[in-house]
Amino acid sequence: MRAEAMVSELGAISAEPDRLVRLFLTPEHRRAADRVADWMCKAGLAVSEDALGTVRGRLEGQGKRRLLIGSHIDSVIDAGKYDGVFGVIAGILAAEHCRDKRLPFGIDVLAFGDEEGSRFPVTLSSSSACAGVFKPEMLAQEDRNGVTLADAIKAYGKSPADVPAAAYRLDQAAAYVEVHIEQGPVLEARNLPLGVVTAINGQTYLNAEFLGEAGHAGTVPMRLRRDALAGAAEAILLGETLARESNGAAVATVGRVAVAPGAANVIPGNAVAVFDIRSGDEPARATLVEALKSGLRAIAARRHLGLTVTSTREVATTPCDPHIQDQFADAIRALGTEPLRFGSGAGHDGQAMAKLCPIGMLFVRCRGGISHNPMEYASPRDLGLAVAALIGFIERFEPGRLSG
Ligand code: HGY
Ligand code: MN
Ligand code: MN
Repeated sequence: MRAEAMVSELGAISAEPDRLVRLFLTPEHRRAADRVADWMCKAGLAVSEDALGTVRGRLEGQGKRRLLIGSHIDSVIDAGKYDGVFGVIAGILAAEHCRDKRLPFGIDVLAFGDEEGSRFPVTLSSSSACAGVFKPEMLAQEDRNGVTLADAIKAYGKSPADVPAAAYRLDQAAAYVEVHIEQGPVLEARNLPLGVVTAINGQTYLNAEFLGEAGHAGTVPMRLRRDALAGAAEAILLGETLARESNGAAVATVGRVAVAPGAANVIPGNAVAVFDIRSGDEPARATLVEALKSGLRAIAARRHLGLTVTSTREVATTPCDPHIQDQFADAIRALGTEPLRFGSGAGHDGQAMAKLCPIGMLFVRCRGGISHNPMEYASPRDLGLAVAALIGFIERFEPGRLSG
């Protein structure tokens, strides 16, 4: 029940009164980070914070290697309250339970502030910094108000010059594990509370910008128009068709479109569609991306539109360490339930942390598979089982037997 109360407490920290919006390096991020730091302190963890605002709760063990347990406390727009947050809370509760066990390794609980990429075009920047793969050019990325990541870091009271110091040394990090709601329907369909993640699906983001000619909506004959939004609309349907035709191998979404000038009585001169393409099958994703790019060019040519296609994110399918999978499966079995193994369609901080050390993930059933939606829900019973499974994993964890 504690986990549910903690999830609800963070869920009330939002930039808006009527929906959950908690973006990276904002006052809401600060308030949530302070709450998490307080929980970590009360759990007996030594608390620190790095230059990208990641809150770290440290439990010392015997030996210098550390098990990293984390997730994120930023949100999408109009979010559910479990996504990310529960993984941090599970880590704190599990570390607190293991506080007096004198483990053969230390534990760091990590609360990342930028998994969703809801504020800046980049994503996974805070876990990338911990993994030592943060790219300095990320600092110049701007949010919708023209604020650069570098300026946002300074406004948050940190220094961009300190970002490299956030990186773990390779010999420090034994593994990274994350507990997360499934955000899909698989566990509920099988009536199972917990699952083991085999891999995190690969992801491509394409920005497709169509350049047409703005004009009077009432006077320009249809045959003379170069309507950028109509071209983007055709492109969005093409992406959907290509994904449907992949027979479940890939998914494609356009969740954001920018239109200019944006008046109802003006033919759009400019339209940008952001394509989110994912698959656990690398060749299938590459095939879809190429077919989409070719289709975009054909649409632009036929409609006499300019076209710029920019790939803003390319993340390969990230496997979870087989031994960590086995240890999570054993911990779940010990709770009397079957450990179903399957891939994650959603992205996670493990995609960045895998560049540092072996990773693993534990999924928790969520109602209707709904997520990125205020209707997101996981039962207190399933949350409790997930914390128990994480504790069971910690008790089984043997750093020396990992593939990394
Ligand atoms: O987009 C994702 O899969 C993650 O929720 N950021
Ligand atoms: Mn999410
Ligand atoms: Mn998440």
